[in-house]
Amino acid sequence: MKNYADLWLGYKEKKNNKGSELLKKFYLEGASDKDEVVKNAVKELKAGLKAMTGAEPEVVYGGAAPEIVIAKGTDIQDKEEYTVSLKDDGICITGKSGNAILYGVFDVLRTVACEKKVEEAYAPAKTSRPSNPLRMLNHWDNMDGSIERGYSGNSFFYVDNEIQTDERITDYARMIAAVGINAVVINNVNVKDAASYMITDRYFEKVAKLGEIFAGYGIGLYLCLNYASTIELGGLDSADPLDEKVIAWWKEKMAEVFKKIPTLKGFLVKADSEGRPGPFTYGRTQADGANMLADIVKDYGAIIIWRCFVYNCKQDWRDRKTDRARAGYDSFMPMDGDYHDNVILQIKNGPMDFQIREPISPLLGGLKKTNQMLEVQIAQEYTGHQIDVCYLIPEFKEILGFKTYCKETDDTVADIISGKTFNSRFSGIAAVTNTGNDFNWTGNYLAGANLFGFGRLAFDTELSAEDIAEEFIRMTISDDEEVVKTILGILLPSREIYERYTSPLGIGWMVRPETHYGCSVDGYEYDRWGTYHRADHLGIGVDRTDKGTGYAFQYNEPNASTYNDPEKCPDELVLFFHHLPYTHKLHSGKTVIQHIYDTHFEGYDEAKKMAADWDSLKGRLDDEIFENVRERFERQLINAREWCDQVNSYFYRKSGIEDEKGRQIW
Ligand code: GCV
Repeated sequence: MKNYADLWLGYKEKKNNKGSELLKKFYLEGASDKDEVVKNAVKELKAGLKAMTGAEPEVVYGGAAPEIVIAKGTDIQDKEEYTVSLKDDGICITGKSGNAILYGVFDVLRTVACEKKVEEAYAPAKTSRPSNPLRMLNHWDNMDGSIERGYSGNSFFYVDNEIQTDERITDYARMIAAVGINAVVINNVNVKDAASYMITDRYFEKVAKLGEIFAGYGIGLYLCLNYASTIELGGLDSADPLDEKVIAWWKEKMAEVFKKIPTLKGFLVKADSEGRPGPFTYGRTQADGANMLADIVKDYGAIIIWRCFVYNCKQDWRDRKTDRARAGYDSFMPMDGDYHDNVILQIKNGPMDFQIREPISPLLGGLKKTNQMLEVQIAQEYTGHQIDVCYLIPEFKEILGFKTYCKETDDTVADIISGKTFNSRFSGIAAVTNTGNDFNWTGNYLAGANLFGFGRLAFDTELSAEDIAEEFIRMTISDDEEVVKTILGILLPSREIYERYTSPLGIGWMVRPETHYGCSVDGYEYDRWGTYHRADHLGIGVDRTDKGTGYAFQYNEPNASTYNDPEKCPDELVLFFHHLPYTHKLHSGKTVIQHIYDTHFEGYDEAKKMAADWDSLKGRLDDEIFENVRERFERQLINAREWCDQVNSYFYRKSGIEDEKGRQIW
């Protein structure tokens, strides 16, 4: 028996396609029965359909599938595109690779699991092409088994500095392949201690084994690198990317690494950030560091993904000129065009750090000659630690739909990261993942919707947040219409509800330092992290206009002018860009202070309503799932109440302005 939930692989008996003759025979065209990914796809197909319809299908193979070689972003999409169509006596899945067949199989399984009739789903034939070439999960797992910002137990990859290669890893690979993930980074971006030795004999064998497991499900393996390995492993006195000794060391090291881990596709690097080493130490640019490694791994068809999360984390809070929001753009834009073509810059969605509301990073749409990848976070570091329900797909839809105005057409974030805007060689989307060794993988069962949703959205950015949530509910919880409706009513508004009871109008933070859970309005106000709200008795917000830090002008027009003007700036971001009096009128017609009071009372009330709605489901779904979420709602309500009361009291005490509605403020 498994000690964890099957989530969307836990296929149960279904009604609507039972007895269907079409589901009894599958033609896999372009697939070879020798391909490991195809073999696994067939296993999934047979087991899944048997569980749902009672019948195991016959499988007929077509021509051989060409081998997948990651050479060009668009090649990945070509090879992963699949078509599902109906024949007189069965269903045909066509594709040019094992991955294509695997995704076609999971499409059929999803259709049946969601009780959609195959006759309707696949007539006319359905062709799906992944929106993004790379659809990646980033694990922040440490070798000692802890997970940085992990809220669902310990790592299932590492126990006491040993790598695990058990059945759970295979199930994880199956589960993420089922939603279209094709790349995974298995160690924390903060590479230190034992993790530095991932690229040594100490771990080669086990890493290679993990690589094989993932490759069986069409998932490329990536590792995070310690930029200073030349010093820490090699005994050199430098990590200067232009130093010949350093280059020679890496050449030898990479030859060894790719020989020992043949499935390895590349590396993710956090350099010059939050204490991690990097090229700045040697007076070199980020491009110098990234290109040096990229040139070496190129011989192995591999890539270097270089993070743009570079900022001064030792700022003086008195200093109003330094602006953390500016840092990514200031560090990376000047070298646009210099990054080699197997380098991808990985850019967090906002200029700060996964706050509940931030503007989009101006690097997205700023960079025009550089491969780009978007980084989001489904680990709920600042969005409730997988205690509070916060379905993030609506936020990701907003990010993807943002018009950057970098070109006249095809200028959204989705266009850029799909590779379309600049015909990029490599591109895609990564999420800092929310999984751990909890029995259900994600702590709060409903946080599973973010894992499922991220994969589905990364594969098809046109899907709606609602359709994705509905699939998740039907595949993992229940088909009962009332249950589906109630849970949709909880998930869909949950991000905005979380926003309402936490930090207002885009200002962010106000969280407890270190843990990042719970309210502490001044927690980061007099600290070194560049994370300030600047509230006094008259007003609140950070002036990032032409009169302030000038950050607004890192955007293309008309975004720059819109953000620069408090009359045009969208309400939800207005305090990110402007320092405003509490009496300033928003577009909504409310003053800033009244908005703060109203949203906090509303957010807390809405959280209570979500909890009550969940309670109404008792007895209508699996008891364990019910109890798992109920218990978290109990904690969410304590959290929401604290936020509501602390934020309202804080700003009432600062401003001395009464709530128009006379509600209780402390
Ligand atoms: C992995 C934030 C988090 C850190 C994280 C860092 C990053 O600062 O709090 O835990 O480190 O982002 O993204 O590198």
